[in-house]
Amino acid sequence: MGEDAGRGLECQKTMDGKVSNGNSSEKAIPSCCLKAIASDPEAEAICHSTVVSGWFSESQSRTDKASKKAYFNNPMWPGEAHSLKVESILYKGKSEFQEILVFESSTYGKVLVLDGIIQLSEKDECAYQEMITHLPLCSIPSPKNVLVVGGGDGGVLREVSRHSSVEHIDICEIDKMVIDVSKKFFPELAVGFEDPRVHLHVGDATEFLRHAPEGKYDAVIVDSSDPVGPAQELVEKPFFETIAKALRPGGVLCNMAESMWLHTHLIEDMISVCSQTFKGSVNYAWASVPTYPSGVIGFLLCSTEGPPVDFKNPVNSIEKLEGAVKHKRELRFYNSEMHSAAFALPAFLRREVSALRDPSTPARRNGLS
Ligand code: SPD
Repeated sequence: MGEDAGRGLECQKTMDGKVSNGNSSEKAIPSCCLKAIASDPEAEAICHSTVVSGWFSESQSRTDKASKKAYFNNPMWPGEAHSLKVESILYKGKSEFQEILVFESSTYGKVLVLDGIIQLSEKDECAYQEMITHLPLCSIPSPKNVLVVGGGDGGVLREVSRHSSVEHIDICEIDKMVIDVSKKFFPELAVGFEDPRVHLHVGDATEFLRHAPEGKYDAVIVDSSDPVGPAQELVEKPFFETIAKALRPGGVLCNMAESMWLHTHLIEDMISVCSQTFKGSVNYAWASVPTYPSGVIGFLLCSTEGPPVDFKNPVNSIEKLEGAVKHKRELRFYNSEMHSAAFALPAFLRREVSALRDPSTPARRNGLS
């Protein structure tokens, strides 16, 4: 797998799309990088198009050689960039679907980046994986069949495995290279694949769900990357319809639902589509994840028609679930109080997302339930 990290000035070929001939074309190197290289020989070990002067910043989703706006111009968060100081690049590669980068950061441990966007850091991954998993699984009695869409790093599987009622876990991840990279660099997450209840399907989740038996799953967890590139389809109506069909009556979906600071339109669209598709409850929850844009991430929780699901008052408290807390790895973020707190929504979000506006309006199942 591993292409070596340290490539010295050769990294400028990637950065500018220009091949250095050792003299005049070096003018093409951005001055910030030249300064960094001159002042810090270790900088040679941290060369990648997203790493400038030793800092990784989330950039445009794919390297855009023609555009000078590659930094600070991700279409998902225009006008801002989030930076982490890089100690060393551990891996960079390109799969059939995306660019994969792993680096050691100064303060957040190892970081996994797909197409220039941070997917997880060792320090704060617990918040995302624990919340996206236990918010749905603690909300229904004795989940048995669970489907994870995406989640190739294995972190969500690690969390699902805390639930002893679960008998069968399918995971459908499109990019095998993400799984391989995670097994090599993130064993604390990839340990999730070692659970004998896990059945791995490498492929397109929309296709997988089209063939899934109706009513098979108690819970579906969509741990996708942002809806640009391979994950685009995962926020569209046909995808949610196939999930609703694959869920049993009263089954639950938990879908990554971006940032309330940045994506109120997307959240509004997702809630609107899901309210049409899922006839039970629809709720928005969120958690703090410092390395994600704006430092928060949202989750959309939906249930199908059937036994009612009260996401805000879960039936399974994790503290009482046998083996869930005394697992080989301690829970670092999730507990029953964090569960309930996750559904408290700020005033601006209630104002900006019409479906969340007035929780007492019976006409819509706002904020929803
Ligand atoms: N903006 C980044 C959202 C990333 C969501 N997926 C993370 C995968 C971690 N298992």
